[in-house]
Amino acid sequence: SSGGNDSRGALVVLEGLDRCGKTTQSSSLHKYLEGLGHPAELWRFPDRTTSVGQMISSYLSNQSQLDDCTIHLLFSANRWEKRSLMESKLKSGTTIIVDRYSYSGVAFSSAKGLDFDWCKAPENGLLAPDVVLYLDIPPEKAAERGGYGGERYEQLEFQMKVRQSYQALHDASWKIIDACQPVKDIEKQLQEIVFKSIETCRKGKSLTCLWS
Ligand code: Z5A
Repeated sequence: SSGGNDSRGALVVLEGLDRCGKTTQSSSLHKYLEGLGHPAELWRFPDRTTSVGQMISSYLSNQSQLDDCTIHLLFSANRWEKRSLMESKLKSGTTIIVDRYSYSGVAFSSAKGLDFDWCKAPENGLLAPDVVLYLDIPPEKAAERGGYGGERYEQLEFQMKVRQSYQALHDASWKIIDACQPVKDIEKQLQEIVFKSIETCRKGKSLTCLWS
């Protein structure tokens, strides 16, 4: 090692129901870290820019049909195709903020009725987040935020099932945040949590894999 210059960045994941505020909060977090001069990137899954991502995008906008198992595996493949880049960025000291990750994969597919453990299996071996920020919102409140209904999955009853599936995924890396608070209040809480997480990684916390 060359004088502590080799500390890694943190893997920060935002999760939650549709309209919980992930996009708002992840871009605000990104700006906050840039303001601190900390190297950070903003990622999102599905990553619609790859060829797998384009298949997912066309499925989500109802332009193509795929059976539930196939789309599940495509969502997972879309994370696998970014895994090595993710690892090298983290190891070079960049913090990555990710809008949705494996938890969305499991929560949405198992809400459709697929077996929970079957849904988890293809995620096994992807990098484990240092912290998962779960923006918790009752589905009825999320629906009031507007812009609902365009894509597949944007229906109240389904979102209720997704919320239950998410509850079965909580582990020690999760922080549950009340997403009904004002945007600024949520921002402050997330900044504090992420700042601490970056410190822990800087001090040598090792990078692990799902589902550890
Ligand atoms: N999916 C899957 O099945 N399997 C997988 O592996 C993955 C995903 C990765 C597309 O995801 C779908 O893919 C998603 C899960 C599934 N389906 N659903 N549902 P996506 O990430 O592309 O799309 P999305 O989840 O629908 O994201 P979104 O619509 O962009 O929502 P958001 O990012 O959570 O919220 P937002 O855009 O920040 O905010 C929504 C609105 O609320 C907006 O008008 C804001 O101004 C407002 N807002 C935000 N915060 C607040 C607060 N605190 N108070 C009041 N209003 C607020």
